[in-house]
Amino acid sequence: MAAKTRRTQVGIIGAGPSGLLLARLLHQRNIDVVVFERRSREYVESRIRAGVLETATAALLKKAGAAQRMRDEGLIHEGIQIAFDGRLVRVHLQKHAAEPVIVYGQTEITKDLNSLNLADGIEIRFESEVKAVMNPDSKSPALAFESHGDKSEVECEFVAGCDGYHGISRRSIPGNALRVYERTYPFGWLGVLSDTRPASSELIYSNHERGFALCSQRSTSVSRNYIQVSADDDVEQWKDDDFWDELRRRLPREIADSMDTGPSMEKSIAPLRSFIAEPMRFGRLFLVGDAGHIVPPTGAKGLNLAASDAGMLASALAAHYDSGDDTGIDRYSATALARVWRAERFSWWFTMATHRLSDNPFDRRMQVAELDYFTGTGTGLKSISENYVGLPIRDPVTGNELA
Ligand code: FAS
Ligand code: PHB
Repeated sequence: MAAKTRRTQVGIIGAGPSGLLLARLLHQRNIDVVVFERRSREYVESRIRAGVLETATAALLKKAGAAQRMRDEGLIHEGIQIAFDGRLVRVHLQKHAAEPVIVYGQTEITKDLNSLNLADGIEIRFESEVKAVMNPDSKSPALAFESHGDKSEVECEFVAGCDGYHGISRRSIPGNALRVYERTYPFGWLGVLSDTRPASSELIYSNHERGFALCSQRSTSVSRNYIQVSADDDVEQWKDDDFWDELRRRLPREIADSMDTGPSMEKSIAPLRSFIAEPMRFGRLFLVGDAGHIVPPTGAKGLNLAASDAGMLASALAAHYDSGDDTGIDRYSATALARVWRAERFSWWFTMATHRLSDNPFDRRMQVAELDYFTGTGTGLKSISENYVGLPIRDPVTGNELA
């Protein structure tokens, strides 16, 4: 029997963006939290993942007092570009959705939140893996965790499963209590981070007959580029030069010919899937971010949904502790899922419109017709823009806009 180490109000599993943001928002409301992260701080901060923030995510970071460096170093992008059928079309986000997006890497967000959280004394236990979530549907759930061989437990009043797709929290919910919706795609994204000038001042999404490509960035001197590859492709088989050659084949000539190339600082293949688990609550256990849902990165929604879930749950738990009002707790799942499903739809739609799906010429012509309509009409441009910049975040307590 492991010794019970301590009680906390909210036990948070995972120190990715959702866990770190939730911890900070709850700490601001004087709610006691403990964060358990199975990896080291260095490992978590080194993972290259998302790059585009919605303004609502930026507003949540500002509310958390964690937006200073993002404001100083983040890049405001008022548009994106879509290449297809020999064309390069700009989608003017600011014009059609009255908002820009911010290019600021997920790694930087986790660094900012870790520094601020640790400086404020928030307890983050790195290299501490949660091995079990006990009695999640009781009034006193507990977490059994292991750190460097030592086994301990902590009693919680609530548990936030911020532990990602492969975490333990969703697996702690009985199968008959969850409905799962999933689609896996027969392709992945080979991503390369390089110390090279970005291909363009704005992101370029390219639908090409050889496959999808994306030119993104982390700053004006660091690029993050992707090409669609087979789901079973091996990153070790991709030499840097082969990557750059294939990327340039999939881009408009004027972009390809002026592109700087260079050695990869990081190279990896990410699988693509659409996944949702409903409901995002079981008793006093709440699923947050990737633990509850996964989107193909085409729509740049994964990190932003993780942030909006964290903001919603923080508001719900704060109402519980401030006034005993459990409206937000009871509405968290439905409120979060309403936004998740819209982001799932957009991410699925943008993936299907831009990736090589089959050898059937009709399918390709349908994609061209789809992109021609959505980039060639005011209705289509507004639809892409409002989904890309992000839909409003609803407060589960009041129903009003959260950020
Ligand atoms: P995370 O997965 O980030 O964090 C979960 C944390 O929980 C991890 O640190 C993990 O170590 C920890 N954990 C797991 N089990 C635990 C346990 N039992 N005990 C303790 N800790 C545990 N999104 C985009 O918008 N754009 C992109 O380009 C993009 N690229 C991606 C590339 C890859 C390879 C991956 C995997 C995801 C990508 N995403 C992208 C999505 C990504 O940004 C996620 O949406 C985001 O990290 C979600 O944040 P969290 O929900 O906090 O989960
Ligand atoms: C990234 O910069 O990593 C990025 C940007 C936009 C996406 C996906 C990834 O849709």
